[in-house]
Amino acid sequence: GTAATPHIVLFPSAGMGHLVPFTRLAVALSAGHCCDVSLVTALPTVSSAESCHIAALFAAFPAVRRLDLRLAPLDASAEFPGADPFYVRYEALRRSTPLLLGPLLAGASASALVADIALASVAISVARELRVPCYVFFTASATMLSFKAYFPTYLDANGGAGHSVGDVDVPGVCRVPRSSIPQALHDPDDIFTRQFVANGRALVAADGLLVNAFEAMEPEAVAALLGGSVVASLPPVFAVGPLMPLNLREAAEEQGNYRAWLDAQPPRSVVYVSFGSRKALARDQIRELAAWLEACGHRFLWVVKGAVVDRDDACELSDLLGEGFQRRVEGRGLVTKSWVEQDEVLRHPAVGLFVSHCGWNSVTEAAANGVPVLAWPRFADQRVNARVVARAGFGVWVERWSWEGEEAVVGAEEIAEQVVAAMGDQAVAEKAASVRDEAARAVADGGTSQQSLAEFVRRCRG
Ligand code: BUP
Repeated sequence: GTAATPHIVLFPSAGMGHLVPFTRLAVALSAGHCCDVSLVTALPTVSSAESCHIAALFAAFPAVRRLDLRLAPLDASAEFPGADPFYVRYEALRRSTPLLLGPLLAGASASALVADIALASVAISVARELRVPCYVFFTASATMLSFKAYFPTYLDANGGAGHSVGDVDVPGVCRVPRSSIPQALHDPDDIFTRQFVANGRALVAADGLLVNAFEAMEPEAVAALLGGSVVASLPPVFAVGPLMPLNLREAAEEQGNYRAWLDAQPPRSVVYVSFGSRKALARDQIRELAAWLEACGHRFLWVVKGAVVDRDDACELSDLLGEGFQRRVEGRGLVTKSWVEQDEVLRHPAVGLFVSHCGWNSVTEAAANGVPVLAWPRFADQRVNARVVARAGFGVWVERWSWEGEEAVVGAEEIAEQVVAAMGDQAVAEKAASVRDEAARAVADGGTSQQSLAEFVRRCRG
């Protein structure tokens, strides 16, 4: 890279929830801010959704350079029995980084590295040895970033890593109640907890932090992060969200007919139901959702997942939903196991409500498109995100609804009741429209997020 045209190397971890915002950032920097951009792609990918997305990105944006990283598989079955395959991949990447990232960075003559939060602690030390500035991209909410930055301080003040975790008061931001803390963090030996704490401690050593957030949606968290009140000596924070979708139209041939179907539905009439790319609902919860959708009379588009990793998801829709479900709802509802272009769905005028697990990307997409959310968090940071949605006012969160590991199945009538209330809620609809306008202002020329990204690029020029 040169001073005029910095070369920024982006290093994502695994899973669509991380890859999608990284590719949006890549294009924003390359097409929007005239940087040279390389994207590290760790191969083989965990899911086929990631492979499709990567292929579509490089086909559509040839200016973004591709740096392949061949990973030896990590056999974690002994060390982390039953661990989530995406967390195992983070671990494999973390262990390979000291060996593989150095040569890659040196060969690319990088002006700056932007590493995924899951790789932060290891990437920062490699980059430091090479004297390449290292930024960390936090792909979740500003609220969660403040929690992550503060969590090590909390542990140190409360008996250390082995101690049980209670409510956590993040200074200047909010209290995260014990019940909203990612389940894994209650177990100090969990693979995710170890990574989470190591990365949280490392944040102060980064040259800066990027977060896919904007002030109007998370006023306290963004202000506290920018103002430096969460923890002492946090580096500069760049709130650059919501990053703009790319419309890659990946795997178009697999996508069935949902586009034409949506075009034929009346405005704001369709309930879009998706619990993200990371987990499958319990079978009996899927059945209860099916019972609701069959009885409710609403139009709906439902993305169903039957397994954690898409390549392993061999079961038929009829196994998951019961024989004849699709025939009985035909015309009124569409169910798919394939990837849909979610941002395009949310942008469609026929969509009136998003029943969502509140993965952060889903939340930002709902906000940017002004679609009200019925929040149904399942695991990880999703309860924290659901609170953001409820506080910002563009959705509702039924806090008593179960999350992963809890037995209780939410019944069809209860879902129906909440959906009817959410769809009829004028205040939520108005708030969704105003959050959409705030999001558009933030990323427009002269907006806060656009300026933050420009400031980040200025620093990369050195
Ligand atoms: Br499923 C699905 N189409 O069919 P989140 C997801 N997406 O475009 P997650 C599709 O994947 P983490 C589909 O729009 C979003 O950009 C969706 O990220 C897109 O949730 C992304 O919403 C999913 O953050 O990841 O997958 O649970 O746990 O990392 O947040």
